[in-house]
Amino acid sequence: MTKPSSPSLPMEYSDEVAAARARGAPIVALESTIITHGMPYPGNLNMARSVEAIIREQGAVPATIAVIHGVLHIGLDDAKLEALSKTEGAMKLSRADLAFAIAERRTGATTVAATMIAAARAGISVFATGGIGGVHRGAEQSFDISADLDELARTGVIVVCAGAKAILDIPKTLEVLETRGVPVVTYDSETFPAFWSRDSGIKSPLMLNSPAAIANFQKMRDLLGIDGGMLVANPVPEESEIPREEMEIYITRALDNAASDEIVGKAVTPYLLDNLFHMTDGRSLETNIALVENNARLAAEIAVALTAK
Ligand code: PSU
Ligand code: MN
Repeated sequence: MTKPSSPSLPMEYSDEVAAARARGAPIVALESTIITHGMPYPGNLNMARSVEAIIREQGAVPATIAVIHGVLHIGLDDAKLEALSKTEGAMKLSRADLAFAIAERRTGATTVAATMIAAARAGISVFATGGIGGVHRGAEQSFDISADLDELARTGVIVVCAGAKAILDIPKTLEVLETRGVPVVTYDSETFPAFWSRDSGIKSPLMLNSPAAIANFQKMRDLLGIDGGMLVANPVPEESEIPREEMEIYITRALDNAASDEIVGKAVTPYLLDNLFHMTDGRSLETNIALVENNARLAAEIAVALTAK
């Protein structure tokens, strides 16, 4: 009797990423939920392209991660990036359902958690995004805490973000990260950033002000055998920020709308983002693009510093 052959993981590298792996070049992973669920077309495609270009300018290679018809892609060529940016109804994949989408040959975008899993599997140690998921306001009632936080605790990837959106409960998000032993390092700022705004008003646990220092910190964690990820929080450039007090007004309104529309689970974050986009006449999107670009630049610099001897 022949044994059934065991399946292998359907995983595909873009040509550019495969070449970078072969020569040991620095690679920066990018998530795709921000493309399918975080921004409308065509802003999402422009953002995805410019972020990739910025990473290349810094001497690293971008690897946008997504599941397309059941294949886990590490790096998307421009045609695939464009197709994904126009895809309606893509799944939003986290740790719970990344393998489901592959097994069922579905198309889905990866959240921070799923992108970390895929990046680690591909040997990529730095990842740039906009904002991470966290503890939602009212989590004491809803129990809504993003799987991104658990993933940061267990998977060894450096995640560069612009802090957490004030749609979340930022103090509780930082408490969970501390409990789970995730280092939170703010780049060149004393306070933890709040996505559209440079300052959440909350003091940052750790601060470093160069990519080399961040790379060196990670090397010491490795030498100590400390696994799990690191969160690097990079404030949005001053010229692109929206003041905290102004955003707070929109956020309160968006949260009220979510409650009256009875939005729950995975739909919460995309619903709030879409609400804010309309309330700010697209200004929130411009800020969002500027901060992702800023994070891509820093992530590439960290990836380069990590490969330096
Ligand atoms: N926060 C943002 N923009 C985003 C997301 C979060 O400011 O696009 C996306 C990311 O992909 C993140 C996910 O991993 O939402 C978190 O979703 P949830 O809160 O359902 O875990
Ligand atoms: Mn959630």
